[in-house]
Amino acid sequence: MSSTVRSVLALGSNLGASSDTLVRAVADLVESDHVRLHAVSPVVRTRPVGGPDQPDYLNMVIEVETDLGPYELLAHCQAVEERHHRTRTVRWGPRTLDVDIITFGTWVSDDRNLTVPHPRAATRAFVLQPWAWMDAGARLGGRPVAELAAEAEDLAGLTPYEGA
Ligand code: PH2
Ligand code: MG
Ligand code: MG
Repeated sequence: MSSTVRSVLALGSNLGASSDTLVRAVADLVESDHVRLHAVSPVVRTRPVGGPDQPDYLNMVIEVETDLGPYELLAHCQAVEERHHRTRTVRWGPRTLDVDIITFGTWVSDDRNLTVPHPRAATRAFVLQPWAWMDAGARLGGRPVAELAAEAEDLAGLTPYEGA
């Protein structure tokens, strides 16, 4: 890889064998010659935020290094979602796998197909807390991710996942 960027990706699952799905999705994401795994967070169990009544999620974040462009990385994430039978029916509804680009280097975009940094990441403990555990020095929008996590309303519904 020549010129590379660090990107934080958030993964979530609340349908099927979620723990296995997350492990396999991380492997699928970094199987590409264009994506290298840099760091992995712990897995957390979280109460669903928004959407219909649905099961708890398992969430985690990873940091990758990539020479893909942001839209190429988005297509790659969506291909991995599809490999895990992701369907898109209800907004914020239950899913086998969601992979969201949270940050892409210092790149900023308000394109409706790819808003980066992710528009809701700064208020969601299910992204912020695993991220802070993965990278204690991480910052988002100029603020420490650990501080944002401590303020997030959904923090109370988050517990470390110890396995099934
Ligand atoms: N994803 C959503 C909506 N709500 N809640 C939790 N706990 N975890 C998620 O990953 C999640 C959610 C939309 O992508
Ligand atoms: Mg999402
Ligand atoms: Mg998504």
